Amino acid sequence: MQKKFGLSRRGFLMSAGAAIAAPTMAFSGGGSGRPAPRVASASFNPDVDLELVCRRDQVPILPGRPTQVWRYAGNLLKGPANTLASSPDSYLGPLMRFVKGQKVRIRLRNDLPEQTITHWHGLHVPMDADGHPTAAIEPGETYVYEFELRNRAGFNFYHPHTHEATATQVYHGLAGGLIVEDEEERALGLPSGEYEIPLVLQDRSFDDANQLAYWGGMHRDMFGFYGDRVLVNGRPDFKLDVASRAYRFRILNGSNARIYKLQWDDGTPLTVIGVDGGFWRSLNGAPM
Ligand SMILES: [Cu+2]
Repeated sequence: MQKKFGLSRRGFLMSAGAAIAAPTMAFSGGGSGRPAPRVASASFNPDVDLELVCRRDQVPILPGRPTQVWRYAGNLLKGPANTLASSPDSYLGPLMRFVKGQKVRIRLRNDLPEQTITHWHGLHVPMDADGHPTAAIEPGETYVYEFELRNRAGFNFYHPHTHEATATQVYHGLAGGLIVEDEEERALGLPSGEYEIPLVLQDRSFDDANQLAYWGGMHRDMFGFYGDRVLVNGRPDFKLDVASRAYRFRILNGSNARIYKLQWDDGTPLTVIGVDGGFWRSLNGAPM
């Protein structure tokens, strides 16, 4: 895979520069003077300790040639066995499942050919665990995040937050879902196990060789990328055999720019029980 995916940095800078009067970015990231990547703290005693590797891979998505992707690969070092759930046939990162109050350590290793850093979208974490672009690490380096999970129950999104490369890195596969559970949620008795289905929605375009295409020029740079087909959980043909009963879908829009309006094709109503950040407040304590 080529190091760059066709994003014109010059083009992006020119368009960004038009909107930002003084683009004197402090996000140097590399070179001398850059702070060393954060390392594990001896005083932090994690309940969950895991390694998350960003690396190149190829996965079958369309019939024929596999697609070159960038992806997260997880490795649980300590903690409940259900903390990480990987889907071998999807480029998506492992589904992470945490419980409020857990102390979490994540060792992010960069096996990509360029800088990266990961952000836990929606999590309330200290500054040095937030994946700010200034914390980006070089190929071969590891950044250690340590935080206590203080969020309410909810479905969150982890993805790169690399200066000038967030969009391309997410587009080429670096993305995953992150579940937080808590007591309040448990008391609601919602469908769980095989009746709780994460659905990650992403739009993508492929070239004739089944490779991800990130085209669009100026329109893409100004308004974001719109793919010509929608993948669910990284699959172009996602299907689910279901029972006649209530299900809980955890829906994550992991697209670069596209907004979705979801409905059943026969008009059957959906009940929305939560949004970014967790449940509707009105659900608290209410029987479902
Ligand atoms: Cu985000």
